Amino acid sequence: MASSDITSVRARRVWDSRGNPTVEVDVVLEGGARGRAIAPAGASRGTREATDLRDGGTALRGMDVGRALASVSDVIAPALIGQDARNQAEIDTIILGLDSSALKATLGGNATVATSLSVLHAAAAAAGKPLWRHLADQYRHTPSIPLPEIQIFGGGAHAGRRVDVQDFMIMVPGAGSFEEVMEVTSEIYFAAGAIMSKKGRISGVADEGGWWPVFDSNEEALETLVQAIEHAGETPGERVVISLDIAASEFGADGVYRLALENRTLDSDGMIAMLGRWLDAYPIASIEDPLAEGDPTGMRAFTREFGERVQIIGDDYLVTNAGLVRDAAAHGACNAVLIKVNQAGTVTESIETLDAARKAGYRSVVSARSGETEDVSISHLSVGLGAGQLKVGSFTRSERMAKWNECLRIQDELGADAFVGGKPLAGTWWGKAQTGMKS
Ligand code: 2PG
Ligand code: MG
Repeated sequence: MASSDITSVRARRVWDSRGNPTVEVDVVLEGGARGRAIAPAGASRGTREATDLRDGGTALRGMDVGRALASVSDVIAPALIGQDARNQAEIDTIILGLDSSALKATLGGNATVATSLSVLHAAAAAAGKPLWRHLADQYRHTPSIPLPEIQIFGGGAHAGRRVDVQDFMIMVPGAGSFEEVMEVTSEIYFAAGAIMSKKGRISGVADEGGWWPVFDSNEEALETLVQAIEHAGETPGERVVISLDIAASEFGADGVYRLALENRTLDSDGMIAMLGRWLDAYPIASIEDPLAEGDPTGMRAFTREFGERVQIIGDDYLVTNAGLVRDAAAHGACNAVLIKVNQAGTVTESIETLDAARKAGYRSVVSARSGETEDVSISHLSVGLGAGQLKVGSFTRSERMAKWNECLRIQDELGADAFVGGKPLAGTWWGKAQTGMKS
């Protein structure tokens, strides 16, 4: 037996940031190296992503993961014992071969993702390398410190649908280092909180740590975000730009979009026109799921009209699926993809999606889920695979901060030059947020 052969795969139930059960998997190798990973969980989920297998019933609100734990111990573990952990692609092929359903409904994507990531961690440990370096070496990428997208206000499914748009975020591409991004974000986050509390319009923090706001319209949130950026001493559209996750699949279906907060309904063209007005009025550099996952005509039309001046990310629309990225590229929908390992269900499929994105000329944003834990794998994935961007949620709550903090540690090793921001704004996609605005 080789020292990197798998000798044990064990699953246990742990708890996520929403207090829901989730799956943790420990992998041990012959030479003693260990890996551990925990499955995250989404609230606004694409219909084509890997199944999050739950027990149902009444106990723990139907959220227990007994069946997913059994998938690991009874089905996946016996098939992986004796396999070489260094062969991630082979390991993931074995896992895929154990589930003939379309969306990993039999084993559960939560079981497969925790196992797949845990094997990856064990292989890195066996190689004596931090995960980010192992990934960079294994997949031949130049490691880089990503540009973060950080949430200031939460909405949609993460804040009781108090506001229709799900994530109001900032990016600080003008910063010279990851630390600088953290500092600027801290100032803006608390400036936003102060503005909201002065108006008596705050009711805590949302699922990802952003302020849970009370707004009368979606645009009021944008106005307030601009004010917060200004109160923090920044000029919106210079060092700091805005990023939105519309998460339109949550309120749009069959070509009808229901903006509950504003009590109105728009068709696909109406959505495109409204978002276009926002792009003209605010320094928005990136927009995710602007149209619903079932509205490819709308997504293509939106990309045709605005794809030159703004990053258009497919999340529910592309569900970390290489085939869907290729199809979107062939039809001119989106120009960037969100990479969520648990949407795909294995490490290898996520990396294939990233590769498909690169080939298509799409940008990639590695992303957390709204239900997270202390697991910091995604910080390493974003660095080691040179993805360029990282979306983790907001600037409070340790399941979020752990991931930002891990990037700071990695930057200590890699050096500040590895940070992808800090470039002049003009001529970059984020610089277009400024030039695209009408004065
Ligand atoms: C998203 C994510 C993270 P969820 O839509 O991008 O913000 O949310 O994990 O609920 O799908
Ligand atoms: Mg999203």
